[in-house]
Amino acid sequence: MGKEVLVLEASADVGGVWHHNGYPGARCDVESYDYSYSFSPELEQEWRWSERYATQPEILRYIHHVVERFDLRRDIRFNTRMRSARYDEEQALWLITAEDGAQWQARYLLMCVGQLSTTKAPSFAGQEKFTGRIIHSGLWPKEPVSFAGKRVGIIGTGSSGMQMTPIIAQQAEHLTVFQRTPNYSIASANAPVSDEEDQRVKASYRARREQAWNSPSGLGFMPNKQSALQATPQEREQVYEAAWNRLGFGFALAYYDILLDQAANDTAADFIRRKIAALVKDPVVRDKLTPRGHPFGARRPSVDSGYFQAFNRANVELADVREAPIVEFTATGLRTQAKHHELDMVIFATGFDAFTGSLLKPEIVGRGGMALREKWAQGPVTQLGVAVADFPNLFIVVGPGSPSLLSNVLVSTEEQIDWLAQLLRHMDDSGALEFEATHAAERDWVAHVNQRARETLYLSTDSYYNGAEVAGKPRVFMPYSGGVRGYRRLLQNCVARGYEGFELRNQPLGTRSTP
Ligand code: N01
Repeated sequence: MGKEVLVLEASADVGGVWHHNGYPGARCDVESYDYSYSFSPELEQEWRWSERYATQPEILRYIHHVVERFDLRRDIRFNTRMRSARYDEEQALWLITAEDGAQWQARYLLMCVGQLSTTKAPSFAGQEKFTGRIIHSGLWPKEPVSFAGKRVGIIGTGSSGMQMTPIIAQQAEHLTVFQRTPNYSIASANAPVSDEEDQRVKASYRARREQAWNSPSGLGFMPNKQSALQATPQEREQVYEAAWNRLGFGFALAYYDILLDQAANDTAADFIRRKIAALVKDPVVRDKLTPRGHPFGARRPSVDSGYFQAFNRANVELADVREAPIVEFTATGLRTQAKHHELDMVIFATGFDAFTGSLLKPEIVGRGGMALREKWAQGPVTQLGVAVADFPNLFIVVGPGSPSLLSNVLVSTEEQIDWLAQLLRHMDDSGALEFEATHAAERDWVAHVNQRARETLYLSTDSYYNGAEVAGKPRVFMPYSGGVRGYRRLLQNCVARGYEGFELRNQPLGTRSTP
């Protein structure tokens, strides 16, 4: 588009979460061909994925390839964290200041800071006394970490904890998994990508993309039009078995009402519980690993490679910290209400301050001295998940109020960036200098996001979708649950109606004389 662009990157290299989450077993649970950029047919054709679900090193290699291929590195300033951004109302420019004091002025500010990039770790009593090593899954060291001969503890059983457990179990002398909430997980149907499959996908890649763009979550799976409650138990068993054996996340769409209706969900949750039961030998451990009391999918489920089976190993122990919470760290391990665990290393797989953590870290100040932290004190407020009233020319990518973490984020990112590019072109053509969401549109959008969430089971349990992962965080539903296809339609409608819900101004509001 001929724009001058500068990317500020807090880390020393590209990759975002794939740069930081180098823990053993990290891999994507969206299929590789779908978890990739669609903007360049040449890129699509030349990249060869080796597995159906790519590992973290392979995804990082892909990201590096994209950066080199499109010569993006020259526009990126590494080791540069934005400290603040202040909007100059008269000039319609953002004044951006980095932690090192460097400053820039920019017409547009795009926040691409990620939804799961601010790690969150509890601080336990006595943690400073521990003489072993503590590592957070989301800040994994760049040098290899050896588990050989070590007694390792993992705190947390979300996707990160579940992915690393079977790998560390194989390498460590002893592994203790500290579980607070058992998680649903679908067995990964991972497999190497054959040359035939690669050729087949590449011969009709556009059709595959169309399918992803038109599916609810950008994964290419269309929901079964039937209700789980209309099928006979035998039919359901067959449908669930087929979904379990191949679909990963797509399991949630085996019937259209699994995420909408508690009774329908019960049938899916019950199937998964029976699968877990068949995988775990010890009846006590099996019982503790079994998720109950929240619907399948209302918290983010995992797609695992041998998580439950790892507990059949003699060197793996499950510590139920809901039943017997962690009391303190000691010099040689940690103590729960049940017993002391001797440990050489503790991994915090305790997650992130999701959706808003990284957006609210820098001080972003818009029109009239309004700070984003102040504006979002009761929860994030946006128009269409892309922009915020009082913050002209600020664009949020895959943030709250958009499909975001309820979708394939590659699809959602491209969907929003294409829309933004169209907006900027329109502004260039019409001489507009400012775009800004209106307060009325924001109110309507937040109401719509909440309405869509109420039609689902997402509100029926605590999760990072609704701010429950951080004490004191506003308890509001963060992502848009209306799906990527529906969301794209809303973005398009907004354009067709002359950027409805936004004001586009040729003269910045701040330069107009007040009556
Ligand atoms: O984090 P989480 P994650 N004491 O928040 C527990 C993406 N991802 O890093 O549920 C004891 O899911 C906490 O327990 P509870 C994906 O979107 C993707 O695993 O709060 N336990 C929970 O078990 C995923 O959803 C891939 O009771 C404590 C765990 O820590 C997101 O990242 C791979 C505790 C945190 O689970 C986050 O996943 C990996 C405490 N004080 C991750 N505090 C892909 O495949 C927290 N916990 C693409």
